[in-house]
Amino acid sequence: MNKLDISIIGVPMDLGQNRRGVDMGPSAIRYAGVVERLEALGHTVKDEGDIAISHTRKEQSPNTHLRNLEDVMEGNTKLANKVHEVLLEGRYPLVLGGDHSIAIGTLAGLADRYENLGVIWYDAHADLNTAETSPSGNIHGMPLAVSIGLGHEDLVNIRSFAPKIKPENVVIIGARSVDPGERDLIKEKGIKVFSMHEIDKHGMTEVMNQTIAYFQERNVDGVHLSLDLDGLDPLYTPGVGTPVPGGISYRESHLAMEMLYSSDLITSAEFVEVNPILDEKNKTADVAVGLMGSLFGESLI
Ligand code: EXY
Ligand code: MN
Ligand code: MN
Ligand code: MN
Repeated sequence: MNKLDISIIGVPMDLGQNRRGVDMGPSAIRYAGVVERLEALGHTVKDEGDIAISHTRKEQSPNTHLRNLEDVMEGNTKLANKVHEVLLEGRYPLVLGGDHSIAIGTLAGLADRYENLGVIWYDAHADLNTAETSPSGNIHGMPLAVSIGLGHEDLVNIRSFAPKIKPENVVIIGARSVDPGERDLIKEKGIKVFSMHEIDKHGMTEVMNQTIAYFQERNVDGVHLSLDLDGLDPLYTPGVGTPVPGGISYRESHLAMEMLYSSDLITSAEFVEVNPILDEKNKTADVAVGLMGSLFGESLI
């Protein structure tokens, strides 16, 4: 990988779910030393600051089962425009959340630059709910559905086109909490999933080799990594709003990032769901920055 011009974009969004504190994720990740870590690898890093996000909770939006729809839509529209601008400058977007609803904006900003974008969804969840299937009404459980064109039209049509990505270009890694409607969608759309079962059975090396080969076969023109810190086991990343036991280990996650670095496939990334209020001494933000180190070229020797 060449040395990159990385733009860090903070998104202090907490309206896609119910727990307070995830809006402080970008600060916690900066405090854990993200800029210094990436600069030490020889990359040039520009911190673009934070996207302005509303902090007014409206709960259920009128006539929908979606919480804070208008503000989530507005924040994601700003994020999409920023990601688009960063790409026009030839820079590499590294987005820091915030809850996972921000992937709606990140992917909207990437989608008119990449016609055949691949997406890795590293997560305990599939994030494939719609208003009809969601058990919670929380938009952070919906961004992947929205990005393949399913969901509320205001979210689906950010930047005035849809869908943003093809379901057959998505690989989910680490899934272990999937709702019935999401299962149906995975089957119907042919979305590739490496659940914890596959990781346990075949090992992370095989899962990543297959993921990399899958994108190469599909001739993608870029691959976005959307990494939800709850993909890891809560032993390693306790500071998340929706922890699910039985997750990916710390070393497996570093191995995955190192293999992605060697593959030279990843063209943008986001790290989401870091909630410092739920964390233990900024452990989760520290793990996030460590994983970024591996993704951007750190090696052990
Ligand atoms: N599937 C559940 C829901 O839709 O409410 C939980 C979603 C959690 C989403 C997290 C962050 O990845
Ligand atoms: Mn807030
Ligand atoms: Mn998620
Ligand atoms: Mn998750």
